[in-house]
Amino acid sequence: MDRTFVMIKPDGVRRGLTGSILNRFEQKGFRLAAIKLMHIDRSLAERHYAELKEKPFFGELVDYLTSGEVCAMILEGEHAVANARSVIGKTNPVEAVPGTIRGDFAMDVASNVVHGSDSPESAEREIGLFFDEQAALYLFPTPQVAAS
Ligand code: RTP
Ligand code: MG
Repeated sequence: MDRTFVMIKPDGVRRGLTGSILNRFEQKGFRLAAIKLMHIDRSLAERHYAELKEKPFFGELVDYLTSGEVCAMILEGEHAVANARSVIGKTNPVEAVPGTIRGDFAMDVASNVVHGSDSPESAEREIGLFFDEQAALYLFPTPQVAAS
């Protein structure tokens, strides 16, 4: 089964949107495989967005991500990366259509409430960053249906 990494950013957690956002993914058909609330440090935020480090907004992005707790999760489902990106909507909430998370819950590109991996390779890299040696504590196995 495909999987992706999704993170509710600090403004999403602060505004009490965690349940509403998770609900969008569950309604879509994703299975929640792992979830944790955490406060990330600058080093983890910088590694997470390493490919953006030359961008003029990088410092602000790291300030924002470390400004409060985030909710990190692993979601499983068919075409997990692409389906999660479509539930999330365009990067800039001004362009994100209503019905997407950013279209419904965000106003500004600098605080767009949720992150989703952009490729299966990024998903595995990000899952490795956020769910490290303690992953077993957070990863819930798919329930096995007993044979009748
Ligand atoms: P994310 O990684 O957070 O899911 O967002 P994304 O793939 O849609 O967009 P990406 O290019 O990876 O950018 C990461 C985050 O950087 C902030 N950003 N600010 N000021 C700007 O022009 C600008 N452009 C991007 C956004 O918060 C974006 O989510
Ligand atoms: Mg991205």
